[in-house]
Amino acid sequence: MRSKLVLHAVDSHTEGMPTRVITGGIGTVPGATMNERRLWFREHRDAVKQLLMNEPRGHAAMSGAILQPPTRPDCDWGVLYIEVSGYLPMCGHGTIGVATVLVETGMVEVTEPVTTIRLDTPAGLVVAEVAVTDGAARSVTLRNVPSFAAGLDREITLPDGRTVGYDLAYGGNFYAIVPLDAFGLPFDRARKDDILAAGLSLMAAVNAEAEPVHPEDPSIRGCHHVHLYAPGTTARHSRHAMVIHPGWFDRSPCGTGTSARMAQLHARGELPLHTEFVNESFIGTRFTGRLLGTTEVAGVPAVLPSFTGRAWITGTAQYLLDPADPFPEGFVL
Ligand code: PYC
Repeated sequence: MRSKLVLHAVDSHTEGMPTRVITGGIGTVPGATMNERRLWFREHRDAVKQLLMNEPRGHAAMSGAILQPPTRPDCDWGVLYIEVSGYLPMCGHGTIGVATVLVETGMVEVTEPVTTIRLDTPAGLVVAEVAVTDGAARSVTLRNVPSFAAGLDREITLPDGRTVGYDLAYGGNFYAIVPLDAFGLPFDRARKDDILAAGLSLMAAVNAEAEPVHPEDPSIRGCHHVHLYAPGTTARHSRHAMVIHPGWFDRSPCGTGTSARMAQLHARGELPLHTEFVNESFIGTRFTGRLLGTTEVAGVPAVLPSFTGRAWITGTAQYLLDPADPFPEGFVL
């Protein structure tokens, strides 16, 4: 057995969505902040991300997180988010996976009934409160980064001539939020190809016409997620299909998407603070969210979202790269 690389991983899933947590083999990435590290890694070590996410070690909907020492003194761990499509500033399901792995592998000091872990992410501070019994992480509640509505009641015309109304909101990533009804589509996995095509066409149009940019950090930009909510959805219980660039669905209820959706509903006057909001994924799994307060991001009214979900460890692995492997960066079919 020969290898140019040995990457240590604890694999997990959060409400159905994988998080491959890289616990060793990368070293400390240069950068004064986690966002600088995200940009450095994207420029200099993208091959490692490709190898970990793409086939044959991953798949087209693979997602992961690289553990790092924190860049700020008030945090326990730093996290870089990786997935097939790139490097997210923040990932909710991934952070629930990270917190579960940190507790269940003993990489943080565990206290019962709640272990608090402060995480340094490219989008800012995220606090995880892990409910622990008998050493097991039962659920994780995240206090996410400030989230805000970036545009309500926008309209866009798609290449097929259809004009669609949508809202845009930020919850750690930017989300275009639109009812499935706008495309005349049912909330039915049998129609997943049509739902995916609808979401991708809206995403491309939004980025071409009105690419969103974070008001405090222009390196956080672009709409790579489209939240298509189901008929019958309310401001207390929402069901949705989350279309993600370049062409897959979130299997989890999407933590940053849940935060963006709560910010949008709050801006519309439909979701008060401290009110339970259940967000259901395309496969029927759930996060339960609530808004803890209000704030501002560069003068834009914002909310402080939290949400709760569960993750399970599925395996541990050392991923290798044989020097003779013809696919050192893997591939996506
Ligand atoms: O849970 O925030 C999330 C997420 C982003 C992309 C996939 N999941």
